[in-house]
Amino acid sequence: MKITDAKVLVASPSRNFVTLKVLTDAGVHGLGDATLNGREQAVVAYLEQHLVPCLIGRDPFQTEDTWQYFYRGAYWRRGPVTMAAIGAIDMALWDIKAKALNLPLYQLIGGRSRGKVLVYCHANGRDLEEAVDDVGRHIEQGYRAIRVQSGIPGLEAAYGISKDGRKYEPAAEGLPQESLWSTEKYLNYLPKLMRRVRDTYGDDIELLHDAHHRLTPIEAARLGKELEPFHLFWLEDPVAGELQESFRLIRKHTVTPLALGEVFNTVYDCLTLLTEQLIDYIRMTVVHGGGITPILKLAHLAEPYHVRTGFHGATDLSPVTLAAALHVNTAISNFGIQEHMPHADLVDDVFPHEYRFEAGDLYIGEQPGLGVDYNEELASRYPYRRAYLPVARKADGTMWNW
Ligand code: CS2
Ligand code: MG
Repeated sequence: MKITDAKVLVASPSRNFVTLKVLTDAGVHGLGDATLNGREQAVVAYLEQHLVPCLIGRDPFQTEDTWQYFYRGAYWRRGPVTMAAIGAIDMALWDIKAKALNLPLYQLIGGRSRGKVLVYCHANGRDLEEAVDDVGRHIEQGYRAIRVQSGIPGLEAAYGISKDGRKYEPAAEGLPQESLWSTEKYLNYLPKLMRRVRDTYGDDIELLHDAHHRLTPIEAARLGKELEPFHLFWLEDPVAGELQESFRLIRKHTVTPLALGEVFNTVYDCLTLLTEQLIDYIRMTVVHGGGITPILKLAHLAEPYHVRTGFHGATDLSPVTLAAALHVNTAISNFGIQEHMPHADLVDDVFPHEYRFEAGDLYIGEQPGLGVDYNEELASRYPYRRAYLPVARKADGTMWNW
């Protein structure tokens, strides 16, 4: 079998997505997600100008050699743009291989280790009352694990809060919106939020929270310690992960489980974190982590270090990534949990797929390949619109992590 063409499809059905469609001389096609929220066109150019010309004529079954060709063959390696482009190609080749063998992808990477995949959803509110109410709504929808985010008293905007009841979408058209951040207000408030959620809904529901890279290690240590009475499933992105060894300090002070890595793109971003057991869940997922090939290797590396997966699954990762992640989640032993932010109905129409939600779990189907497709005609009605993620500043104007 030979690759005959590869199309980079950009559309904005409710939000921007970049999808790679790889065609073969056997009439089988494969899909890959290449979406990088706020930097989509960089990945488009990297694919169209630099990778696709080298892809034509290759055997799609050679997933390992093709991955190595595009990773080692790029003198300038790593980074989210490079790895999202390679990730899209890798996903598409695995999709082709599984379709050609008439098997759902998970059968090629270990078979079923579980019948269903535990997921967590996002509950949020502009204030404590709204956030607590939203947790109740998600419990009624069947979720057993819930990420809780809330506005912070004294701050106009906070990460993760939906506007006027719509799905949370951080990217917006126009230049980056600036939001104000106060670590002090956040640290003084968060334990009160978690205390109220536990008092209202008891101990059985799994609670998660995303600090979104905004603390220093000692601040994260304080927060982790103060959240211990509420036994979170995880505290996510407490500190930006560039300095992996800074998590040694957090680990010394708290037993609150830690999750990190949605912005990582190669194993080198987390090698110390894994081998020193500085985190409990690794979040790097298929699209930004370079594809199924490296994510499988990452999960297998993490297993002896008691680190489990907790793949990123925000709405700015397409249903192609979610499907690929579900196949990996189904097959690996050290699965932890999968983030589930349901896409808008229009997105599901553009990306018809087999996976389905039921009572707090996602179920992958038996369709050959990834079990997701792409409606080019419908997608073409929604052209790309440049959108930026926000930036954050502290009260004195210091740029900070959004
Ligand atoms: C968040 C993401 O889902 C999460 O854990 O960190 O929503 C993140 O803000 C977006 O993916 C950024 O594009
Ligand atoms: Mg996050």
